Amino acid sequence: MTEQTLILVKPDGVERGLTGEILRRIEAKGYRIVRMRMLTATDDLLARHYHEHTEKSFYAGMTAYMKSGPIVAAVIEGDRVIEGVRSLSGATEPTAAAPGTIRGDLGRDWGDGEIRNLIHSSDGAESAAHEISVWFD
Ligand code: FUP
Repeated sequence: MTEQTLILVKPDGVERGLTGEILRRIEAKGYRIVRMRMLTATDDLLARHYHEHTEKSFYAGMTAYMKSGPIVAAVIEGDRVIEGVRSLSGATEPTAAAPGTIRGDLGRDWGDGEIRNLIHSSDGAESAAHEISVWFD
């Protein structure tokens, strides 16, 4: 079932020079990058992207991090790619994420309580369609 998912290389990934490594892992798995852009996130884009989280206690800190530098947004295509890129990404908290995953291999805690986990990837078909429209329309 060919489908599309949305990824964001977050500001820590771009800042640390890991954009290529993150995209390399996705391409090496066999998925294709079909659209890509670099930009700095705005409050409006983040509110639409993270609409499920706007009322959460971590929202202000998380969005400050997401606006702290440029990000790379990309649409990735492949069979069962939504599930596949989630698997490549790993668990939300990089310290706990399994080795072998992007977050597990490349991420860690930085002592300030803020989760900097390098990559966002859509968690389902509905969110993928919504998130692609946020970053690419
Ligand atoms: P994930 O699906 O793994 O990207 O994680 P979520 O959608 O649950 O959360 C989105 C982002 O919110 C995470 F990448 C990091 C941030 N977050 C926090 O900062 N604190 C939390 O307790 C949960 C999430």
